[in-house]
Amino acid sequence: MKDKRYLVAGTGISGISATSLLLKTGADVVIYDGNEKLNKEDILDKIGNKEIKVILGELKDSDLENIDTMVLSPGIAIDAPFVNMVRDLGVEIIGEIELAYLFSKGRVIGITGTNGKTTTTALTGEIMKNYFESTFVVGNIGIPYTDIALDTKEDSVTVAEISSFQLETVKEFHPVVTAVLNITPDHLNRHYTMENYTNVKMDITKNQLKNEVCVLNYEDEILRNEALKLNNKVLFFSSRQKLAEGIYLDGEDIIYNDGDKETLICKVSEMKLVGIHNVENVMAASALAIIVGVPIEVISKTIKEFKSVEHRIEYVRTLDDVIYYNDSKGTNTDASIKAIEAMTKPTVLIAGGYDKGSEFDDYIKAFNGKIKKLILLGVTKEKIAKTAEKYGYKNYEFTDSLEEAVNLAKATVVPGDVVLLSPACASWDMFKSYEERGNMFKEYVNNL
Ligand code: UMA
Repeated sequence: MKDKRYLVAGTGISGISATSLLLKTGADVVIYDGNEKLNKEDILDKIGNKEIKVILGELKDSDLENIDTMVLSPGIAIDAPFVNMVRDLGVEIIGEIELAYLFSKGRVIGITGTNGKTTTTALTGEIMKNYFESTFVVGNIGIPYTDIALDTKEDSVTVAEISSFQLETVKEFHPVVTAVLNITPDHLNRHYTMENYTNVKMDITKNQLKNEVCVLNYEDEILRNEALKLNNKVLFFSSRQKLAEGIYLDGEDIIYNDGDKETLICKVSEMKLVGIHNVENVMAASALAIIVGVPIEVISKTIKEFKSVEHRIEYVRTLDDVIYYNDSKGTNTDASIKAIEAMTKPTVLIAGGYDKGSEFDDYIKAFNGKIKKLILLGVTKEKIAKTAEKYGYKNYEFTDSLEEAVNLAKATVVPGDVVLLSPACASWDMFKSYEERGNMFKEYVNNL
């Protein structure tokens, strides 16, 4: 690998981290970004090396002379025109996750799914930290895997949240245990069809050996079907029925049945996380932990202590008896539906954002008389309003900024209401990331 010459595409956190890893291994690297407005000095500062060649804007075939491998950041589509050109020139293309994996040691736990990935990854990581000496939590959760790959050891456990974008470019990546939490429409502007999207998600299992386990949600019809096609073992979890083997919810109790005997993991009332979707996340994390040999007591104790992750139905403040929640991580309709379902009081909902080609029918239907006002912003505002009209919901208003939306929400509420930011859309039309959107929301709310 040392003598290879790499081109790293993307100068976001994964591109910078991949470049740093390659430099540490003594490899020759060029870094590229399609955004010609970026500042080369800033990029070099982040890498901490001024000698690197930075290419911005259009990539030419002459830039690819002597390049053996291109390392793709997850945000770049595998059929972007420059990626097609690179492929046609015979250059090997791998993703940032694959690069990290090639340099890492120890066991990897891979978690994917449309929703719940981050909470499940964070909780699984906490459980591992409470049992194993050397644990890392990486991936789509916001810490590039390449950041820590060289620090891993034979006895390390790396818990990796892996998005569909990241799965498109893996080859050897081999998590010894995997989980696919659920599959509902998302990112269809990138993957085009549900079939492609499902196949990409299931690729997390593609290098698993026959006796290695994939944890799946029994209540997800797509996954129940995919289970039949897998060559490796499956362990199911279910929030609706008892399973002869697996993890399930029985009334208040989360139970593990090893096929022989039942063991109580914890009661729902003992969890700090709220909502049935979080019961499913807890079941998935427990399954993963049981499979890698963590004792049930350690799992139970961690679940009881674990609080929600930032930007996911995150409590911000109570003002004049109105609770404000930040669910900026609700970047697709399914995630936002879960947030709406978790609300128990009249709710002013702030929504809208980047257009991923989603449909909003199920989202509007989930309002169920609970949403007293819908405040819309971003590229999708008209599309959401049109869908709302279709179902007879007219109590919406357009705004031009998040700050305006927060002020309008404040002017609308009465004591006992809730304000929920759960956009059902990605943030990329107005913000750098959902984190930036959530942080700005919290700032505006705290300034009220
Ligand atoms: N770029 C190009 N050409 C393109 C597209 C992008 O050059 O065609 C450049 C942009 O100009 C920008 C850079 O690529 O400078 C951005 O790279 P990136 O989008 O891969 O972003 P990173 O900062 O590297 O963050 C990525 C993930 N982002 C995406 O998948 C969009 C982060 O997931 C992840 O935390 C991080 O790697 C570490 O692994 C975020 C996300 O939104 C949270 N994920 C999606 C989701 O959860 O729904 C999948």
